Amino acid sequence: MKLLILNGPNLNLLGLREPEIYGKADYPALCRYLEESAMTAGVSIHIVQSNHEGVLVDEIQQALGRFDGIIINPAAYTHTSVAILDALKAVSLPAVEVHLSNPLQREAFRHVSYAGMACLRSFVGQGFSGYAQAITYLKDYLSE
Ligand code: CA2
Repeated sequence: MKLLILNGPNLNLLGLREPEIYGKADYPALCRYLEESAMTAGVSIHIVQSNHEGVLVDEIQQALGRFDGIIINPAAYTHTSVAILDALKAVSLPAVEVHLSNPLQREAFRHVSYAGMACLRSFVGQGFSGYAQAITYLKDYLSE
């Protein structure tokens, strides 16, 4: 079972700013956490972080036939990108949305998630653990 994990803009800066919202751990620590979680779950993962909407759209399009499912934290593009929503709908791979914080408890402009409209479910406000839960959820979904 192969999962694509996509992380959107500025997540590469984790740990550098706003630790009260996103935690103190940095992006390499998140990647190590993802690899460990995937190994525990017995799935294979490929992680991509990009600050560019089009790169994320390209990755989603290219996932078809290469991956069984997608875990995505589109970061700020969550609240703006119809292109990412359309790409997720177009490939129709099972997808799960993850957010480190809970956008619904933040500013009103973070309350809409376009990508979430194409996802089976969302894990929010649980820090790194949300990604591990998404991996387990997708594994179970794909095993059914
Ligand atoms: O909670 C999340 O995971 C978010 O997707 C994070 C995005 C934010 O725009 C979403 O509303 C919720 C922001 C990611 C940027 O992360 C930073 C890391 C370090 C310093 C500043 C921002």
